[in-house]
Amino acid sequence: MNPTTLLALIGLSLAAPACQNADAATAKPVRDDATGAPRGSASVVLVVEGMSCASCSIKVRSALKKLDGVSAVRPGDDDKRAIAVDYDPARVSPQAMVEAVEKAGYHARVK
Ligand SMILES: [Cu+2]
Repeated sequence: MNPTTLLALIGLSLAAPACQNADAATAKPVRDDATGAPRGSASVVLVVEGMSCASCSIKVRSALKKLDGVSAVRPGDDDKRAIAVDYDPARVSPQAMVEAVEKAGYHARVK
C-alpha cells in the first residue's frame, strides 16, 4: 500500500466517531447464571438514558449482571431504553441497580 492510501486509512479511523464506552464491547456477554436457573423472584424495569450504541447497552447490562442477586437482565419492552431485571429482593434492590447504572456512567430510573 502506498503512503497516500495509508494516510487515508489513518484519517478514516481518526474520523470515525469514537464512542467513549466502546471498550465495553469486549466485556463478557450478559448471560443467565451459570446454573441456568434464574433465582430472582421479582423483576423490575429500569429506564436507562444515555445509551447511544450497542456497547453502551452491553456496559449497562454488564454492570447490572455483576450485582449479587441479579439473575437475569433482559430487554424491557418496546422502549429501547428499557431493561428488565430479574432479581432476588433479599439480596439486591432496584435502588442498588440504579446506582450501579449511574456508576457505569448512565442515568437510570425505575419505570
Ligand atoms: Cu456507546
